[in-house]
Amino acid sequence: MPDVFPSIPRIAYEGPGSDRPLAFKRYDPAKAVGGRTMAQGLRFSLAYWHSLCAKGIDPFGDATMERPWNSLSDPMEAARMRMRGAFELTEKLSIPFFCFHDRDIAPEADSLRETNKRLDEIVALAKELMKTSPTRVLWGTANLFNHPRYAHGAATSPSPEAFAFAAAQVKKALEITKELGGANYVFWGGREGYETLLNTDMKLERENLARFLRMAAEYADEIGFSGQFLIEPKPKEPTKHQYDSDAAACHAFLLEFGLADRFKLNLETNHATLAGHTMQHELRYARDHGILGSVDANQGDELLGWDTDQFPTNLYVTTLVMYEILKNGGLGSGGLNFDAKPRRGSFRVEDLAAAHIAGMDSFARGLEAAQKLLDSGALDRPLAQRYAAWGSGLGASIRSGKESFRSLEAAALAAPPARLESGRQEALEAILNEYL
Ligand code: XUL
Ligand code: CO
Repeated sequence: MPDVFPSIPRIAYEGPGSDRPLAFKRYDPAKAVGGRTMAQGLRFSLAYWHSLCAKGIDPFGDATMERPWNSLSDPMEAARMRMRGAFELTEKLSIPFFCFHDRDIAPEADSLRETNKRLDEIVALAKELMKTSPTRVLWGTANLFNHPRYAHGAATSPSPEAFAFAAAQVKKALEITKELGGANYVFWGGREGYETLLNTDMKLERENLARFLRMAAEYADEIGFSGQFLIEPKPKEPTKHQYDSDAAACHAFLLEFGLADRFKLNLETNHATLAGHTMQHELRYARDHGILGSVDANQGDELLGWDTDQFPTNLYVTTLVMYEILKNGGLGSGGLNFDAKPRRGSFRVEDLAAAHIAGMDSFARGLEAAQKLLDSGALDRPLAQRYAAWGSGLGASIRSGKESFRSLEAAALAAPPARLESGRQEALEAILNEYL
């Protein structure tokens, strides 16, 4: 069978000295870092929607992406070529996984029945390709935001029929994710939010979202899908406010509705930016609460303020992301999914490969730097020291619950507060820089 991407060679590791654009300079899948290979530690995934479906459209401009299926008029023929392309690209780039929405892999037809038949055909093709390919599915999901029926939301729509259609779609998406051996299943609530509270019953909408997620969990149990469920926070865009706005809001939602034991989070760097947080903040919150599941590894542009979904090249960020992930003991069944697309002007197929290489090399550097940082204890030591007073004396007594406002008043009267230590922020930032 002819290659879908003949201009992309198999990408080899050539080392930091290489100046060839289509080669890895830092990502060496077999290299050991902290007792794991880079491949094991990073678990990269291709995002089907960006890499195989994005056309380069923006609100002011038409499609720019030069893709081999552009000339095909039959959407199913294009879908088959894309799936072959997904396996080819992941293999050539040594990317072990891909992630997909149902509608990425097979276009919607006139009826749900026909749409599901199309999905079955493409899933069969993917299974066939898996027989000879190492590529696997990191996660599946359902697109509950593109179609006009979801204009007011899916699980949070005022229309029970829209809710039902979304349920049918997730039911099928769970079935095919299971069929393809997907390790996780993601819920990103793209339109599960509102434009104005003047027309929104927020209480009912949030309750319905919880009902929907509970039914999804029940159905997964019924069919024996044991992949990890993940919620992907994002504060806005396309809605003005999304209910899953950030890690803490998701956690509170899961606790409120008794879903916390079933879901973890899929955190995305650009979504953290939109929420007004650093990605480190989102990761730290999730890690502290045992709900760090997976990562959409991209970056935004702080001057633009919308979800630009760029390939991650900021080494400061990749280092801190990997530091939190290492501290978490890895991501378990999760991985680093490039929810990222080449810029509209990077329209050639070679740009698509170069973008993945840039992201993979940047994360390889992030992993190495983070492992060194961890091994050295350069950040751990000052952190432990800063809170050392909570390990003995008054601090330990407060933590153990022995103290009250009365006893603390007595303590305050008896002894003036100890002299505060410096927070040493600039010194710590300089230490971090030494590891980049
Ligand atoms: C949108 C986004 C989605 C999810 C999957 O901002 O990140 O592509 O990752 O639905
Ligand atoms: Co995402």
